[in-house]
Amino acid sequence: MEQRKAEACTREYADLSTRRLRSPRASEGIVAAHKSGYVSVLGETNVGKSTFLNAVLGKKLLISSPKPQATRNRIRCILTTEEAQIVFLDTPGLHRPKTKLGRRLVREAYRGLRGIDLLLYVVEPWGQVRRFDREALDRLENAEVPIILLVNKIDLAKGNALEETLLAYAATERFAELIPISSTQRIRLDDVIETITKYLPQGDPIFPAEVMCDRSEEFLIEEIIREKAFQHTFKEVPYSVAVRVKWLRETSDTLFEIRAEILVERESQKGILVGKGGRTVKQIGTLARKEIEKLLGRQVFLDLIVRVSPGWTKDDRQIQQVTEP
Ligand SMILES: Nc1nc2c(ncn2[C@@H]2O[C@H](COP(=O)(O)OP(=O)(O)OP(=O)(O)O)[C@@H](O)[C@H]2O)c(=O)[nH]1
Ligand SMILES: [Mg+2]
Repeated sequence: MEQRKAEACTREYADLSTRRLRSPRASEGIVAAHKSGYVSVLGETNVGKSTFLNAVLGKKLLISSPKPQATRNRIRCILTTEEAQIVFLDTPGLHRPKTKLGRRLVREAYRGLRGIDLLLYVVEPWGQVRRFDREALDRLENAEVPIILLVNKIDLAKGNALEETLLAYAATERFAELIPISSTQRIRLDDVIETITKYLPQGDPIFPAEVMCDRSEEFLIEEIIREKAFQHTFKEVPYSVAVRVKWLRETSDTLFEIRAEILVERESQKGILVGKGGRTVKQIGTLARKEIEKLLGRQVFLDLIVRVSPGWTKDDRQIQQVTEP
């Protein structure tokens, strides 16, 4: 029912959304040799950037969450099709930072604009260009690459909100293309890939075709555990969590043993994460283990310990350790 509604609204606005505001670098019309390039995904926190990337990659590599500020690192994920190799860069969500960690995340996001060929700016169908996005777009004034607007979550759009959103963004004349999508309902994702391909420069693949992410298995495992801890805690606690894999051992052809540490800032937070009789950490461990098993294609023995690292979100050196590759 929801999906049908969303498909209907996509069709209804298809003409408007494919309106072409030409960019000087648009390479439409060039008959394809192979293409490749770097594409950053930027937008306010929680608009669905990581969910969009997981959907187009067809594999859940990136953490996503109903709570804001899920992504903490710039992460490259690679999609190789017959026509092109697209090196996507997921970035931490833009927001008005209140903490040292938050300021770092926003800086990291804008650093993701260096050396790219194309920018995807993601919003939701809010029916207008909100002040927050206007300010972000002002910061992108000097971007020398085409910007494509993705209006995500169209499955949630009410009334004329999507149409109004598209009209308001088209009026800014900042976008080479505007595409309404739903990442969770997989609506018009192929269209996005086709459009990106059109704008990419000709070039050989940058990574071997089988590479999907530039991060280590350890990093992806840490992110899976952090996602589960993020989902199972509330208020300030999810934002005080960091995860470290201490070691990862291939015990046999079928089994990996992993020991990881969940860091929090205070003893009280440790109590919350451990839970009554260890219930919470056990639940986090079970959910994380299942997902790590999918990632590694092996059985996993996961040993999780919770440790207090006092005030790590206020310490530059420790923040750097969790946000730098
Ligand atoms: N209904 C609906 N929900 C979506 C869609 N795309 C993403 N979401 C949800 O939106 C929430 C945020 O998604 P994320 O992918 O974590 O958002 P993000 O932009 O990466 O967030 P940050 O990393 O904090 O910047 C999650 O609960 C997703 O399930 C969509 O197309 N429709
Ligand atoms: Mg994200």
